[in-house]
Amino acid sequence: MKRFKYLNLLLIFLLIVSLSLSACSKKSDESETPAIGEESNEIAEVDDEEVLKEDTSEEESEKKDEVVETDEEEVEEVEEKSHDSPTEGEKETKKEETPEEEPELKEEAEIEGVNILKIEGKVDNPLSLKLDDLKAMGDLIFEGNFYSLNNFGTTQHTKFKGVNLWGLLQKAQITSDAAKVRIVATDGYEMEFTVDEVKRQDYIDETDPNVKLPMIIAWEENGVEYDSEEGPPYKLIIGQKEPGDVNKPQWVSNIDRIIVE
Ligand SMILES: Nc1nc2c(c(=O)[nH]1)N[C@H]1C(S)=C(S)[C@@H](COP(=O)(O)O)O[C@H]1N2
Ligand SMILES: [Mo]
Repeated sequence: MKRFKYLNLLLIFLLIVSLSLSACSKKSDESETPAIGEESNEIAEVDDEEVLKEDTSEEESEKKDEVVETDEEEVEEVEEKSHDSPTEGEKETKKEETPEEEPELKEEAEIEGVNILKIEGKVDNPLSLKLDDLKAMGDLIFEGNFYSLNNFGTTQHTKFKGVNLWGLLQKAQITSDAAKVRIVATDGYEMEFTVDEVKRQDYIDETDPNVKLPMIIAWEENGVEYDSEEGPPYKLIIGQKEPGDVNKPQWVSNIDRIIVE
């Protein structure tokens, strides 16, 4: 009987142990499911770390490029090349960087390009001029106070500094059969003048009979230069042909090219 008792107790004990064990294993099953999530977090963290490592190593190599290449254009070339052929390890980090870096490079390239004033068409000496080239045209530089009238009747006096447009076209060796001059802006706005209109050096200010003005390409307005980052810093300014002439809409901001036809 005693043995039976012990056996029963043993059986009960074993039952309790096995029950509590199975309960435990169920719990650990449940807790394993989120563990998979944790594991994937770990993978993601590892990836981030790798990305960071690659980023810093890339920054370092870019810094090196900057140190070695003092010429900005050459630095850009090196950077572009590294974009064209990313190594296998770089490919994933590139995806993240692309939207941030590439537009920046593009903008820089565009700003470099648009700030060149082109003079083309019926000219024997087509010109591509930077702002500094215009500023160096000592004898063609003109500063004056221009009166403006716009379509709503608003009037104003504005000081401009720039180069004489007719002088500029002579530098470009405008041909003898040229008849028209188109001033074209980067936003598509354009004005067309006859060669005779561009030749005139006696545009008026209806409020001041002493004033005689040429057509000019200005880079400075009321003592302030145009911001080169907001477009080509060249603006066509013309006075009035006669009293009442609505001249302000004829002004062309952000000139891209001058086409002689
Ligand atoms: N590139 C460009 N130039 C432009 C225009 C334009 O839309 N684009 N508007 C014209 C008009 S309608 C006017 S009244 C004058 C305004 O000159 P402001 O910019 O000096 O005020 O710019 C002229 N030049
Ligand atoms: Mo206007």
